[in-house]
Amino acid sequence: MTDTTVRKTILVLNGPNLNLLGVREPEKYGSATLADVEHLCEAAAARHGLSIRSVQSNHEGSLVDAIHDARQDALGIVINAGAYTHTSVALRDAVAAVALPAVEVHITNVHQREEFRHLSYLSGVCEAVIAGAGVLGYRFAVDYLAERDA
Ligand code: CA2
Repeated sequence: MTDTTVRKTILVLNGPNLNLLGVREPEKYGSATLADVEHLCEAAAARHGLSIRSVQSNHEGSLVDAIHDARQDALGIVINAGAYTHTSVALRDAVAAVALPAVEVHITNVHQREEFRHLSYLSGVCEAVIAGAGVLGYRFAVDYLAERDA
């Protein structure tokens, strides 16, 4: 893809344990499944004439690979890195390296939770951070990436 080609894909990246959304701990993370989140993002992207590529992995290196792959065709990244948010310099470096606009999403308000969740290695390399809006946060993130250049 050349620099002048219009990019029409948003990478929606979900980290460890988010495959369990809607299946375990609904009182904390809600009843929507990961498939529901993907559909919600697809619908939001479609309203802007865009598509999404959805990747979930429990493995840090696979998440780094998906971020690198986004360089090929994505206009931006929506990332809920799960617990890696609070530990991973590798994910931070990957987001910084690809130089695509990224939005960090958390389903819960991490600032109302344990102290160790207050630190994010990603916030400093993301354009926007959305926390505590439940799975709606993913939709807000897709809308932001679609409209930021408008
Ligand atoms: O609030 C968020 O979206 C989090 O990124 C979720 C992570 C947590 O480590 C972050 O501090 C905040 C945990 C994801 C685990 O997802 C599950 C979903 C359903 C059942 C069990 C875990």
